[in-house]
Amino acid sequence: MLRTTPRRPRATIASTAVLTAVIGATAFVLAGCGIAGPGTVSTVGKVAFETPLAIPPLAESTVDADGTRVFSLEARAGTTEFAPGVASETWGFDGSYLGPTLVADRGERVRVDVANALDESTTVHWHGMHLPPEMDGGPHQMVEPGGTWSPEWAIDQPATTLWYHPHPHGETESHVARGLAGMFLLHDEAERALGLPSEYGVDDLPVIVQDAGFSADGRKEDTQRGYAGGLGDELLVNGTRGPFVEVSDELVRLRLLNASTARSYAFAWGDGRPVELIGTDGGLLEASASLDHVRLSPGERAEVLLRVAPGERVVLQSRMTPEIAALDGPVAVMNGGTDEFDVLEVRAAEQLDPSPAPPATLVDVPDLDPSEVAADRRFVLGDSFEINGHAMEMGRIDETVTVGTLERWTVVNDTSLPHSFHVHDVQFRIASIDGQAPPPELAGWKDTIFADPETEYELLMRFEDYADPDTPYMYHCHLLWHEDQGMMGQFAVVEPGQRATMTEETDHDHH
Ligand SMILES: [Cu+2]
Repeated sequence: MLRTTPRRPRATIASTAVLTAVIGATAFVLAGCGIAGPGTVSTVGKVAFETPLAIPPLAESTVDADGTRVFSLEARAGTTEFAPGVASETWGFDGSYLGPTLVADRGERVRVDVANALDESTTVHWHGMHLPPEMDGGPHQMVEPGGTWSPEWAIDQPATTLWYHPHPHGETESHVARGLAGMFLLHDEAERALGLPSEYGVDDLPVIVQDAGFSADGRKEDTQRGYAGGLGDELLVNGTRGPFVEVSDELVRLRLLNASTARSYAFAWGDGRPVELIGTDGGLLEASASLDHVRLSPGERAEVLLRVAPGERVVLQSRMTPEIAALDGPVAVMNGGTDEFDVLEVRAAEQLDPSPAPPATLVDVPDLDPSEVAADRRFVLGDSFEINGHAMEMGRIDETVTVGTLERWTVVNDTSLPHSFHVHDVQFRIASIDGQAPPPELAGWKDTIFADPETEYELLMRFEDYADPDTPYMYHCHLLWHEDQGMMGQFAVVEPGQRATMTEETDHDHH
């Protein structure tokens, strides 16, 4: 934990006025929703790294007579001690905070028996998974208190790091912030052949990063709200404050997941060594990319390799800058754009097991052919939490897609502030960013992108396998407060010539 825990003062009327003046046209975003944090947060050099990193347990499973791998998850309320002896009220799956890690192989059929032991309705969405819309766990698959839900589907996508979290319309931010999230790892033969670090919790580490606010005595509390949503001034990794992890292999794989509700990170190593990126949201890259930092907005994942020397200690940091954050001046200062964090200390043992270097070429990531595009769609992210001029309505299908076709979705952030864009069901490829080819870290499979202000992204995606005119998938900003406010839309995937038949009225009362 922090050696010193300075409390951030409450934002003043003056700082709100500055922010309002600078944001100008989007100032109403803040109306009635509290105010932005007051200044730069830096925990660099102040984190003692005294607590062993918690590793979420692997979820147990059984295999049915028909070969289906069956997991169970129970969403429940509990208490968690983020500081010894100080209980915070939290939610978790099968525990009090976060949830177990599910693991499955490409080609397997899986079922998850989800039980809701909370006293309010929630959902469990399988973020990044290709699956039928009824199994997706979006806002149309609510699980009532005391209720159960048993989605099942076949795993058919490349090895990667996915995750699961609630998606109840209007309440996603609060359900995730209370602790409902976990990882879902997929493996396949192509990945196994590479000999990458793959011993879970040993040389293959889940790194679930969340920001949080704490009282002086260590009780988790609500965070202060910036334009993006609540920003905490400390970090948790797998629910651990001030974590260290001991490793005994030369090569370590970290699966970074930004499970924060609003904060983006610029992950980098404390000693300035490059970040070796091997995978993004939907799979491994063709070849590793050596980067100064890896930027992750909420919901995004990155797999990175770290080679350690005997006895060394390496600190994972997040060093955000206004340029990386795409925020300017006082708005950057008040919205996390200048914040720096010590995230996790990796401690190498004095004796390390040797690890071979991975091959230069990892996996085949075939291009999607733009000449096959069957439909072009345009999604303009606008002010007041709108996409294409309107807020999410549970009873309105915004787009109807024909199954089996390739589409090009042009996403335009038409605002002066960053947003993000996440599409359910598919992994997509970024064809261009303002007309330019994407950098290596954005050239692989993605399901969520940071959307820079005044920037246009062309995404190519193929909608395969699952047509259902009655149940839509979602696309939305993954800044969860924005999503809750309605920065989301719905698309149905149908057979050729079929029409979507959504009739459900909205039952969400926007606040
Ligand atoms: Cu947004």
